[in-house]
Amino acid sequence: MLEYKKRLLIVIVFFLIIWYNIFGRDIMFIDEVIVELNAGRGGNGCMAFRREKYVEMGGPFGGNGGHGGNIVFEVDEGLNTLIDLRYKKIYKAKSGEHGQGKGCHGKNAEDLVIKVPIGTVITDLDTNLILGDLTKKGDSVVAACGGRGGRGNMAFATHANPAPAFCENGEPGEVRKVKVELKLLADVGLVGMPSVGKSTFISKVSAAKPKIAAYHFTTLHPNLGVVKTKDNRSFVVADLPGLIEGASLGEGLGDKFLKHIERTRVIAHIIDMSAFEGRNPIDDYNIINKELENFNKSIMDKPQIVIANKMDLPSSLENLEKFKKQVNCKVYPISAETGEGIDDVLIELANMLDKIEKKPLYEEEKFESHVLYKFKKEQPFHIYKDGSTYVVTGDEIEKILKMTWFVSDEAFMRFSKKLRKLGIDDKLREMGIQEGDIVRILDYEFEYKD
Ligand SMILES: Nc1nc2c(ncn2[C@@H]2O[C@H](COP(=O)(O)OP(=O)(O)OP(=O)(O)O)[C@@H](O)[C@H]2O)c(=O)[nH]1
Ligand SMILES: [Mg+2]
Repeated sequence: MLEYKKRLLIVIVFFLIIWYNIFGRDIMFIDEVIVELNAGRGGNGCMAFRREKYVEMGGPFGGNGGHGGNIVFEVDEGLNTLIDLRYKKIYKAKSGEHGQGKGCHGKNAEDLVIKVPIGTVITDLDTNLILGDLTKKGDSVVAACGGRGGRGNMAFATHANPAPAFCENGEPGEVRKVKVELKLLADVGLVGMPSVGKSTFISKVSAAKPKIAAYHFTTLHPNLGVVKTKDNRSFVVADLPGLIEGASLGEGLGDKFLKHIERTRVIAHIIDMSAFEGRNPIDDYNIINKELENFNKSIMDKPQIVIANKMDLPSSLENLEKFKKQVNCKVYPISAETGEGIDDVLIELANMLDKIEKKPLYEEEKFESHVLYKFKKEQPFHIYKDGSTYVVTGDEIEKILKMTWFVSDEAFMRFSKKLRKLGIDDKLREMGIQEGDIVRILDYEFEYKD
């Protein structure tokens, strides 16, 4: 009996694996996830004194804490979706080790590396600034920095204070909520209504083998194919799911895949010239262009090639003549089914690509490295009144508080000095604070003394 159940289980698992490989992968093309990053905290510094035989007044001997682990996004060429990030919403890097006596520094924590496919863009959701745009093999970006280790009392020794009896706690690691997006890196994006022959085209010109069928939305996620022209030039084509009227507002497969077009350098607009499904080719052409424009105006600045497909069908020739009269661009007639006219299209695409210089997708101002530092410095703290309590908030001051080792009076004095230096004292006085009033920073409450 047990044997029978075991066999049944094995058969079920076997079929599930086959099902996943045939259908599951198709459904699970993930190109956008939101994750929280908690970089590692720095290790605490150590407060210790040298106590050795024959060493008089050994002095401070507490080592520094180790650096907390960063969270790094790194390109893995073997990946083509963000599916691995789908089920884990919070990433935490390890903390640095604490410093120890005898001058031993704590070990730095290892970075937490998250592998992503080429074409991944990481954006901070608070500031809407880009942390990294990973476009080539070997690219990586530190998306959340680990905290630095707190200093041990050895590091604070000066001539004026040769035996400091305090140390520093480790700096908290950066915490961020980020959007991780995959924007395919193709040279040419195939766009058009459903069933116009986009997948048939890519299957003819490259080794890609997408599903082809006579019903709408056969393609559920983008497919990439590498094309080689007769004169040995090569480029990457993306077959995208079909678009319909209202796609930019979320109709059909909607705007979910339109973002992949933003990256492509040339747009190949495929039109079913046979009008077999009862639509007018010129309407198709206008609708798709309108949707592209509504999604992102700059898409229409990209060079576009118009491909009239299904020319092997009887009504196509007549429709093509009418169509050509209504548009003022060159139209390339082909049959993706028979292969007729395809070579000319590929040569034209390669020519167009040769003429366009490769530009980065985003302007430099959109990257965090350009603006964030300035932004932080402008507003180091904020004070408001909660009843009779003065509440001080701000990244800078909260970090200083977390790093203060309140066990020692010396450390407390150092903290007070920093409040003064940041201008918090002046601001509190300006707001009318009196001796004995309560000041709150995070969970800590202090009595104000002039
Ligand atoms: N006669 C003829 N049929 C074609 C041609 N190209 C594509 N087809 C047929 O049109 C149907 C749709 O083709 P697909 O390549 O799946 O179309 P698609 O644009 O990828 O469709 P979606 O993925 O649904 O957006 C299939 O039945 C193809 O065999 C062509 O040049 N001539
Ligand atoms: Mg398709």
